[in-house]
Amino acid sequence: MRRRRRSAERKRDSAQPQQIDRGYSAMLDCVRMRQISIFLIALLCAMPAAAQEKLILDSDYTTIGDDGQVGVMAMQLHAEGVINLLGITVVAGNNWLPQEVSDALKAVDRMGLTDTIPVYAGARYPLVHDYKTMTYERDLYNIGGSWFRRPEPRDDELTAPLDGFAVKAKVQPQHAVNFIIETVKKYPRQVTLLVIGPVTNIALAIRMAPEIVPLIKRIVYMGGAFEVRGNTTPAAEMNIWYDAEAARAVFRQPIEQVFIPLDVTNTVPLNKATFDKITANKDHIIAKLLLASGFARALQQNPKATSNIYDTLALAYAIDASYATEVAEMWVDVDTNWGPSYGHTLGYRDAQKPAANHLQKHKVVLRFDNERFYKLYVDLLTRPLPVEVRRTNSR
Ligand SMILES: [Ca+2]
Repeated sequence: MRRRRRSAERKRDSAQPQQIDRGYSAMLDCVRMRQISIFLIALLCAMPAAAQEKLILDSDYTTIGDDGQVGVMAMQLHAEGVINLLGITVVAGNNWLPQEVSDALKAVDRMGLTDTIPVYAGARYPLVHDYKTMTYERDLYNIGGSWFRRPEPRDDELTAPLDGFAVKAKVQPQHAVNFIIETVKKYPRQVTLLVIGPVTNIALAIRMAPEIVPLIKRIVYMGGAFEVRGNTTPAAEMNIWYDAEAARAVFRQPIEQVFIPLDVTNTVPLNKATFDKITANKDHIIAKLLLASGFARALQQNPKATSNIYDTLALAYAIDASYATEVAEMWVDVDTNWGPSYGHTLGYRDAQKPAANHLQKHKVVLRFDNERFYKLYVDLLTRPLPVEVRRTNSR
């Protein structure tokens, strides 16, 4: 009995240091786990800020055309912390500049981001193309688009959207081109330029400050018609046709550039099913604006009608390149010879590359993940307004 008890005591005694070791090591494990957890949490908190895309939206702004829709979507993404929208720079294109600036100012007011998203007025006219030339082209070829439809009105002859002009937002005193130059220098190789209008502002920026060329992270455009017909002339897409010289000057720069041309936007139409989803909540101001649009009237006459939502694809690509399912690499140029092919985008595949290499190779998106894109599109256009800013964006 005594022997057994001693043996049991020995076992117990010999077990105690092991238990202490185990307890100590468990405690150490716990401390380590806690340290690792704190590190991981810190890392996770830091990651969205590091991955957050700094973006300037360069747009020929409209109330609720594709540019206006991009504005809504980009501001929602900013509020969510997915992107850091540094500013909206407006360029003439869809309309005369003062009207577009007025529409952009109203947009930031409507979104509840008056004090968060600055609006800058940019180029009032293209570099070379002008109203008289556009009118002449129309007479010669019965082609054209944008503001050539009517002569330039007085600056105070503006049209209000159905919810009225901006009350709080004011255009920034700095010119959009100077803002682009200053911002690219402030955040070298960090800023994506999302260019969804004519390329005039960007061309002026790199002409005024060529040192920004290597500092631009990348440019994502809605623009061009590479292997399909144009939408403004048989040869040209509107953004490029409007200011072909500006486009050529920028496309030839050694900057990472990605094109969302008509080749892909033609394959991602807005149809009635999707339109019904974005207008389902009749009290939502975006739905009200969309229901007052020309496309809503077209759908009433023909439920099979479709519309183009060109620029919205460029925003989707800018936040996640995997929305593109087919991308070609092309040496890109623009025809700037005045005539029926003015503004035609040329995309040379490797086998056709011109011998004199003054061009740059860029990405040209040809197909999209349509269903995934429509989900993003509907989600961002139907979120409540004014937006909730869920995280602070660093400036
Ligand atoms: Ca546009």
